[in-house]
Amino acid sequence: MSRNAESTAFRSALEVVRGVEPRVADAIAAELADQRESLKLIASENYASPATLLAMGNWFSDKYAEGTVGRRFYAGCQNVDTVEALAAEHARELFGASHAYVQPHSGIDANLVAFWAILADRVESPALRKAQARQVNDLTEADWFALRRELGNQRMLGMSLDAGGHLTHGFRPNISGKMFDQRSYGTDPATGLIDYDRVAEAAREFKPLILVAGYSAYPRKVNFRIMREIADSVGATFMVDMAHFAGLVAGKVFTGDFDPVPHAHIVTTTTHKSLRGPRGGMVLCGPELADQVDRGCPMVLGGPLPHVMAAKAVALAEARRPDFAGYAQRIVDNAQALADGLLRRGATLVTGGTDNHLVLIDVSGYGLTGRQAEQALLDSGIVTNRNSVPQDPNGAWYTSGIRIGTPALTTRGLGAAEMDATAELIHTVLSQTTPGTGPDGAPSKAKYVLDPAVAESVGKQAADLLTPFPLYPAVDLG
Ligand code: DSN
Repeated sequence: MSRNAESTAFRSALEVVRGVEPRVADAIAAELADQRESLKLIASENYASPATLLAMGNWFSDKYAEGTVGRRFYAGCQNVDTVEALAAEHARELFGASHAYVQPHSGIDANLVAFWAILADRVESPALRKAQARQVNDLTEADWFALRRELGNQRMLGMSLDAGGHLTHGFRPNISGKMFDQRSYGTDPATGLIDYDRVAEAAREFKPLILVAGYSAYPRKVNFRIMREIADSVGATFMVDMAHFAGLVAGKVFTGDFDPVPHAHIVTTTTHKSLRGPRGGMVLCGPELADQVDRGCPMVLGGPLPHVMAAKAVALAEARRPDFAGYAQRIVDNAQALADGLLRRGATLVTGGTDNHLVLIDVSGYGLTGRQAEQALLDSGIVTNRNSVPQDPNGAWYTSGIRIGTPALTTRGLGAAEMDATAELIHTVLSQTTPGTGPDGAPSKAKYVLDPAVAESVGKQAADLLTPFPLYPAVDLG
């Protein structure tokens, strides 16, 4: 697409929206302005291409398409079939998977589809088999009761939230922690790393139906070959949630033991993080689970979003281009440069560094909670998110960590020199912020004190850092 065409497309779209509800048009324009001006270090965010964004704003949004390609519950899905099949084909080719299901609306939805597929495939329940065979009218109330009891007593072993796992990997407050009898594995308190012997021990003791690997705040690679061996040793289904690092798998930075696709029975992901696509989810699996996965909608999900599947097809086509590998490698190089810059300035990092796209700063070293640090950084034009650290004394709300990631800034074109400058800005803010007190004078986990002049100066430097790397340079909204 020519630069002129991009600008015209976005301007025209806004003009049309403005004609109906100008406040929405203004908010859309303001969002672009804000994103252009802020140093975005949220590890799970990125900037999708104009082609990906534009593929979402169209008539596909109007179409219901429950079912799968060629087997729909609604008529007139021939064009939806085209984009869904294209997205699935690109996903299979990109990741070397035999089956791809591209309907999930998010990573959590993808995980729920995977859980359901595994339960439906693995749980030995005569009542479930009848239900699967569409003999639901033959089931008695006692059968239904037995079915619910059998499904509800299954076991999942996943990484704990404070060690970097995701909410859906069995965190008690999440539905996954309630629908499964769950246990979690953590990390070695001394190194912050996964201790595979401990995972194997936990699996031997607990005998889970599902072993989950993957993370949203673990700054290291995971050896999926070893995890599969552990799953096999106890007859568990091995599921990997690669939402955070799918771009690094697609870009062949994570290969061999670190590529989950050849090792896992089922892999879930989002499409909008390091993979740089539209917001959404996806499931990859082998032929054994494919039929169950394809029942995701309407079994688990509401109607698919054909406009987002169209955008997934575009983004996955982009990720298959040779230059995506360079992008993926630069994400990791930048994360390592950022980690090195922070370490040199005295920051404490969980695991002492990174070999993926994210860095987890333990801000207790600066005398702050994650919440205080997050807000002080935001005041200074640096967008991050607070996150638990292993064995976090401040819990999941206040936390003791700040998670930072490089996919978005790498998309803008920033490199090692800018990462070092970013480390300096982060260190300046954190070392000049002090904890505040509540109304009663007691120490507060939320309030903080930061000289506004420091915040302003850092904000200006952050903006200067971004100036040579304009976001969506071809888009001029006038
Ligand atoms: N919200 C995502 C993240 O930030 O990691 C995971 O669901």
